Amino acid sequence: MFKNSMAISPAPTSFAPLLFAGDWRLGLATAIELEFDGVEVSIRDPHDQMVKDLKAAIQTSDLVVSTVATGQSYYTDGLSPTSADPNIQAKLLDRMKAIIDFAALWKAPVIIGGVRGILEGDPIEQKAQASRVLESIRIYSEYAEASGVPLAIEPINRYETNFINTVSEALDLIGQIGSENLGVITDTFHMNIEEVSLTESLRMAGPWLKGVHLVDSNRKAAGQGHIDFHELATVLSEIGYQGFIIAEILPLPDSRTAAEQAIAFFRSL
Ligand code: LER
Ligand code: MN
Repeated sequence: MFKNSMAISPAPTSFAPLLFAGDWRLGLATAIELEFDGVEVSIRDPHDQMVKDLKAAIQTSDLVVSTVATGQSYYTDGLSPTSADPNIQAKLLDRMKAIIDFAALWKAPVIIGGVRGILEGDPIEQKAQASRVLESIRIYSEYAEASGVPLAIEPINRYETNFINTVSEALDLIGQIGSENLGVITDTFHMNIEEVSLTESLRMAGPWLKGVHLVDSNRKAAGQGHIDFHELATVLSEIGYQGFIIAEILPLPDSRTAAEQAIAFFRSL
């Protein structure tokens, strides 16, 4: 049995696979009622009062923070480490530091996923953007290391980004940066589109695996599509995975039902 978690967001968001987005009180109350072990918190601006209120509420509950997601800074505010604009880099660095501080209490992995953005322009420009992302991740990871927080690179499917679609590409990036606290978080929805074999990619991630978004092929709760999660669970056990399985799923047919479906399926693994 793996530790389980569901992904919520204090801020309303256009990023779709989150439960109770904009209503963290109901999200947290539901996670407690359904006896999840943790919540993944998707944070837009860590300086918002609601993020501080949410942190205080989690601390007084039995839940832990499994993981912290950062993509909203790009999706909502267009902040990405690809940028050549020092103001954007500084604003994002300030947010990333405060997000790492939020995660530090639980030593929860901070996800570098959607925030990477998209590489644009000709190959020379794209190369410069990719090096800026590498350099930024190096800076974030040095800051995170001081408080024992891991950073987890999330491969994302080609329809959302052209920069790191597979586990192998994430591991290559980690090798180039070389920080000890860097790892990978996989998302079975993206893996189902990009990987040759989900099981082999999980094995490849092996000791670098810091988290798993356990999502079905249609981005609904595990069990609502056609991914074989039982074989994935076997592999996770075989590689000695100790982290969380996380329901980062569409709120379909509604947040409550999706959360119930996810926890019931997680318990069947
Ligand atoms: C985030 O966890 C994710 O899965 C992406 O689709 C967007 O950041
Ligand atoms: Mn994900």
